[in-house]
Amino acid sequence: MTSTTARLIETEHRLGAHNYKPLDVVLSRGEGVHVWDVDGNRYLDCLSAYSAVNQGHCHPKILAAMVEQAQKLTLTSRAFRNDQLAHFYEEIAALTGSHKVLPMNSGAEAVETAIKAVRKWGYEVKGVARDKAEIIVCNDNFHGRTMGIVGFSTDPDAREGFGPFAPGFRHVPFGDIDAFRAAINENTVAFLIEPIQGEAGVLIPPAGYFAAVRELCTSHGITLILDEIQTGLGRTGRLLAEGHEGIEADVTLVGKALSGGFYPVSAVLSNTEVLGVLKPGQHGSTFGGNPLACAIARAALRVLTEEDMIGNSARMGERFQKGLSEIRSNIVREVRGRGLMLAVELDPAAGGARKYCEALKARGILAKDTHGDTIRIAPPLVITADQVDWALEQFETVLRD
Ligand code: IF1
Repeated sequence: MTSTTARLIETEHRLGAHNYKPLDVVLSRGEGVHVWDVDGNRYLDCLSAYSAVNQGHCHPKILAAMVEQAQKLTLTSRAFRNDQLAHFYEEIAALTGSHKVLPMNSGAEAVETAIKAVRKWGYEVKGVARDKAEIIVCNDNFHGRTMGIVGFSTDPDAREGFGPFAPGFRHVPFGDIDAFRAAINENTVAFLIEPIQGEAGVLIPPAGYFAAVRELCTSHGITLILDEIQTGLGRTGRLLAEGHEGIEADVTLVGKALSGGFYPVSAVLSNTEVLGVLKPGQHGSTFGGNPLACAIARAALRVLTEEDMIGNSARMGERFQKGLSEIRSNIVREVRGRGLMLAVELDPAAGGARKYCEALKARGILAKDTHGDTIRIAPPLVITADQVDWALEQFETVLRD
């Protein structure tokens, strides 16, 4: 470790809150699937900022759109209108088949917005008794870090010491359709769920689970909210992960790669009914729907589709997953994933995934462990076959017997 890296790390440690324990790599440049540290070492990014950089680092066309808009108009507040918002609405609604859009900034804000809207819908449209609305969520969920959201987290690290929490949430095991059916009552207004549980370790539900969920939500008048903030926008080899399940959500949440990593941009996408309950003065955000965010998001969506990043995600994901599954290793318990949302779960006896991430870093791969024994793998969707093959060689060396 050079003095530059050490000095920057020391300063971060001294002045920064310690709410993260990052790998000791100090990055200074990104391009496509690669990032470079301050000492000039190059790495293949296998995290993509938790799927916010699906389009690759510093995508030139998104950068150009950002610079062009930033030189004209960045923020007006929603007290006035701007010439980017309507185009953003049209383009994201056409791409996703949505009827109403509410733009926000962080993913958590989109989740909180959906919770507010669906509760109001429950009272005004479904007729649930005042303050009795219930939202069903899954054990091991991850939907963000705000108070409302950590209030229904089941992860002690995410919620210990932050109480008291808001009521109105009921928990069911992910993938258990009988438990979901049993949790429904006359106060149930929504089911909030990730199509694939990312932070929990890339957990994929049983075949047919979401088809059954869709049917129960429709028959009981329950809003199905799919949190596609991590799984969406090509990550799993489809535009939205719901495409693998052959269903459509009533409300879809997107964020992260909605800006290609250039800017916090998120959105609540819905049918007309749910977002239709929000009237002027009932919700808002200083930066939500600002012209710079809209111009960036429009370019991020455009390159995602024009450069066939979604198809590449499916093809390279299959190549990557096949290669990982073929590694002969006595510490690999399971390889999971869809498209380029992959995970390698290690046997606990291996001593935890973090040290393998450190070993991968030494071989030029940046990957992140989750829940102790799992290495998550999510490179930008622009990765090539040669880069996948090179990455597999490094994983093979680090994980083989
Ligand atoms: C961290 C992981 C964690 C998300 C889903 C909403 C949000 C996220 C499915 C909130 C954000 C980020 C947050 C970041 C690390 C990363 C993450 F799941 F991706 F791995 F934490 F669990 N829904 N996920 O994944 O979006 O408000 O962050 O824009 O908090 O450390 P946000």
